[in-house]
Amino acid sequence: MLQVYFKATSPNFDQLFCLQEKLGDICISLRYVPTAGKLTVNIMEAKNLKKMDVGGLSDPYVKIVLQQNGKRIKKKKTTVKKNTLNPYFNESFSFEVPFEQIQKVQVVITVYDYDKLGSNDPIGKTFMGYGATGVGLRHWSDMLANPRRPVAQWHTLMPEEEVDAALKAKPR
Ligand SMILES: [Ca+2]
Repeated sequence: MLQVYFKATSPNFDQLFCLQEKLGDICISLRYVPTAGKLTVNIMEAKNLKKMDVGGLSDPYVKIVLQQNGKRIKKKKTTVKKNTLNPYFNESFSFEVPFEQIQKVQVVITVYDYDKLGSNDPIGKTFMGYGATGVGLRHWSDMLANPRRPVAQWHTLMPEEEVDAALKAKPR
């Protein structure tokens, strides 16, 4: 009843609805070896992804961007998993990040729906590292506190615009 009331009266209804929309969750493992300056990101699996295709499910793949000061340093991609909302990837990607840089970088994860025709649509996004809050901050801290050990964590996907805004915001 409350939502009906909102819909009828509030111009912000679309925004409210958007914030509540479930995009899915992704399980990521992070491992950092300080002596080697090696960061390994394992995209393990995702669940309850949003259905993007009319007459189908979604064809998810994951893009991993390592960035610093808003600049992309490296970009990697998983394979595409066809017609599923609960893809299993278990794909590992390594990045060279010297110890002096590890506190300054961000790992930005975007899940896309692959489409044979037209552009691939982002399903949702999340990031870890510099300027992150909540789970993104905690996961990064856990990784740094456990050098050489992989630390796995589930992340809730957020709308792309929201994550982009958080990436641009100046950290405290
Ligand atoms: Ca698709």
